[in-house]
Amino acid sequence: ERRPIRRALLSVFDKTGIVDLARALVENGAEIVSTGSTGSTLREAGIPVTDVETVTGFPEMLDGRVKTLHPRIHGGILADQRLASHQEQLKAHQIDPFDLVVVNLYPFTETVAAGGSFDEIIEKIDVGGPTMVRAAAKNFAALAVVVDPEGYPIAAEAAAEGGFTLDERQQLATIAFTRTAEYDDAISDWMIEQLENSADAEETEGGEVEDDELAGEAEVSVLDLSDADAAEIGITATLRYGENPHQRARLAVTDENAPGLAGAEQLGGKAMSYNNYIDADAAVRAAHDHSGPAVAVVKHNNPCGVAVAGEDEDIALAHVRAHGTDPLSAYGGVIASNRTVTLAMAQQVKPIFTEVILAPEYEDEALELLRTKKNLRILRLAGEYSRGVEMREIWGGMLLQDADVIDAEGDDPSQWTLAAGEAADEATLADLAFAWRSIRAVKSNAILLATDSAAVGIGMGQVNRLDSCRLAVERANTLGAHAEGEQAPERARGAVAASDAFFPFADGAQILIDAGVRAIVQPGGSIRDEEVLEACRAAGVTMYLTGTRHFAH
Ligand code: 93A
Repeated sequence: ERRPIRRALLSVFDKTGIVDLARALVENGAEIVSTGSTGSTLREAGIPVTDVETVTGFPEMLDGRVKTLHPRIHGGILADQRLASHQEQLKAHQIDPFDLVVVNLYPFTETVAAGGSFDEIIEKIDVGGPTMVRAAAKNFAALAVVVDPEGYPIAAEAAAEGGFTLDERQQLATIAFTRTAEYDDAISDWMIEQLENSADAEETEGGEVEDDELAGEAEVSVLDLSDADAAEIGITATLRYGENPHQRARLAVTDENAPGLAGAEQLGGKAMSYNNYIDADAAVRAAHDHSGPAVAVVKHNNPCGVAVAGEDEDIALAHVRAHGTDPLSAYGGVIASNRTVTLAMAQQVKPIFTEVILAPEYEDEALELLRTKKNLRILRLAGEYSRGVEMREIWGGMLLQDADVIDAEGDDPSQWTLAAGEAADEATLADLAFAWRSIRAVKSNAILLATDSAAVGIGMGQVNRLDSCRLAVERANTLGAHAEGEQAPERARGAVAASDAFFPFADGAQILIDAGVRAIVQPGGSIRDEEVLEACRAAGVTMYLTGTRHFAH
């Protein structure tokens, strides 16, 4: 399955190692096609080269902006050589296929870092290079692509061994797409910065504002302060933007002695965004409501997964089960662990697209592995978890309240009232306790189904409890499949349920009962409690009342 390298396209900005590679290719019978200065470098070293210009019949144009962007080049890269029709078309247009593409791109980031002028930086946006790299990577079935001098010795070796295997070509293609993605990411970051800078410049240029115009301005917000003035009132960061790109946003640390999430140390990844902080806060709270090794996965300020492992078990077990609550929603989520992240957990997290991971500590190898995910924000949280007064703005004012905590009398299962069905056995009671501790982090109306200290279905944020019950059951019964085509297990059957507030009618509880839930915990206190309890008794379902409510709006 090796594909011999008969024709190679070499176009590199960084010429390091290119001569040795070209020599090895030629010695093993390959023809080399090269762009301008790559070609000169090789020719000077006595290596025979065909110029791209000879292949395309066009000179390099527009100061090098158009060199390789030509069907004679791209036809030779993109042809699927397994297809007779592609072969025929190549023949008809006298295009020879390539077996290897070696490209390294214009040094865009390096030019930005070196303080290049605007025009210099624009010129260093490589267009033809990434085009060849992406084309070759797409067509890994037919050819290999190398984007880094570090890969040259391997390519030289492959040439001697009769070419790359399909597996190797696929791996090289993966590396190539990562490279072009990072390259474009850097360009987009820089472009955004340019826009922001020019907006700032316009503001300062606008300069003279009439006094009465100023007087008409309703208020000056903390978002208007200069960075230096803002720093004096504890603002530690100007965030890229708020909940949406048109909203300005900043971060303030309110207690330097207990830095919490706001002052957490970041060990990897891009800067935290406003929404990252919101979700991270919810995830940390959800994980810290449990005393055992717990992992919570949060999306849009709601847990879509939570699980607790045994005290002697690896935190990886809690993670795999929290992910399993709702693997669909966990995509792009925020993961919080209340224990040190182990290598085993890091290995599980690695393939999952994740925005942020938070933990009190990371094993060295776990951190090393997580850091290979360039976009994953990795935060270390120091100190005891604690929350003080919560503030929320309303029109013309502010609401303040004690933060909800999970150590009220009704949060202790020994204080619960058995109101329907038989007393739960130890395992069921443990699951009910888990569900109850987990429900608090879920936005109201909240219903959470759990089995073996892992959530299996969560209904959240609905404007009536009935819908939350339906949602929890539906998620439990449709989302558990791990492989495509696999039948989702009926996870509601035999699970326990928690409700953050009382059932106003029996209908919601009935949905849970009909789905096979065997025990329910809820605060109680509805004028129709008796109807709810009656529905449980009729079905032989256990119901405990806590007397404590955990709304979260
Ligand atoms: O200006 S480009 O975007 N237009 C092109 O058609 C093109 N083809 C290759 N840049 C292009 N390249 C880049 O030129 C390659 O990515 C490589 O970095 C460089 C190699 O040119 P030379 O061999 O002349 O140094």
